[in-house]
Amino acid sequence: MEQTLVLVKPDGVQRGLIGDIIQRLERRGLKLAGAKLIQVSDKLARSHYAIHEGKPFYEGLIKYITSSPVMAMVWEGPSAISAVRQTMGSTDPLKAAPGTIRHDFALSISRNLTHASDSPENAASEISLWFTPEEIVNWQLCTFEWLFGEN
Ligand code: 3AN
Repeated sequence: MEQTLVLVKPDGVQRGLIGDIIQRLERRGLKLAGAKLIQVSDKLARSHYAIHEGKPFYEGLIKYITSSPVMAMVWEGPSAISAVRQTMGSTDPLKAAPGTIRHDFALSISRNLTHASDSPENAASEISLWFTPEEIVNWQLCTFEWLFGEN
C-alpha cells in the first residue's frame, strides 16, 4: 500500500477548499492516515522545496507557502502517489484536465492549491519531513473490500 504527502497550500486554506479537496480524495477511495493544520516555518519550506532552489519562482514559492496555514496530510491506498496526482491535475491549472482539482478550482500556476508527492522516494522523504511516525494512524477502512475487492 502506498502513502503520499498532500498539502492544501495557503490559497486552498484561505479559500475554504480544504473540505472539497478532502472529499474528492475520500470519494476516490483513498484513506486519510494523518492530518494537521500548520504554519510552515521558513526552514521547513526551504527543505520541502529544496529541489526548486535557484529557479526564478523559488523565493516567491517560499513566501507563498509560509504566508498562511497549510493543511498537511498523508493519504494511503493502492497506487496512491499517481492516483492523487491524477486527481490534482497538471501543475498549471490552465493545462489541467476538467474534473481535476486544479482545473475545477484554480487558474494560476502560482496559486495551484495543492502539493502531492511525485515518486515513492519523494513521498517517503516528504512524509518524514512533515510528520513524526506517531502522527501517522494505522487503521482499517471498512469499505476496503467494496473499493478494491477482486472477482
Ligand atoms: P507540482 O506541485 O505539480 O509537483 P512542481 O513540483 O513542479 O509541481 O512545482 C512545485 C510548485 O512550484 C508548484 N505547485 C507551483 O506552486 C510552483 N511552480 C512550479 N512551476 C512554477 C512556475 N513556472 N511559476 C510559478 N510557480 C511555479
